[in-house]
Amino acid sequence: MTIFAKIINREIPADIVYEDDQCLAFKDISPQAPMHVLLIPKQAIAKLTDTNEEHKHLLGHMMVKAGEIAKQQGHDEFRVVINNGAGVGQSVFHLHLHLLAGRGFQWPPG
Ligand code: DGP
Repeated sequence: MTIFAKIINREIPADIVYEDDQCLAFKDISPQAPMHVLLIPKQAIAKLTDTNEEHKHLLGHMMVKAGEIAKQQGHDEFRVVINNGAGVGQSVFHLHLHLLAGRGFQWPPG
């Protein structure tokens, strides 16, 4: 079980900012920007590349909620990041969207 599954199950605490039947959003424990929220599916999916056509509705739902959550947190401009694989920085193997805002960001991301 990953740390995020434990957050879903309320086995460890988190600063939860949004929840519905499909997903959960909470503040990152190590924020990289003034807003740094993690949006995760409740379904245990390790990586984006573990998804398929069956997950289209869930993934679309999460993208819509990403925008709503960022706006609810006071940000019209924000960045969404998914790290897919340890080699690009994924450390928790439960799919998550990083929602980041409140400072300038470089492009391309380094
Ligand atoms: P990634 O490196 O893309 O797998 O991002 C994992 C993020 O999860 C990282 O930014 C730190 C965050 N994180 C790890 N453990 C915890 C935790 O127990 N609580 C919270 N709120 N965030 C965590």
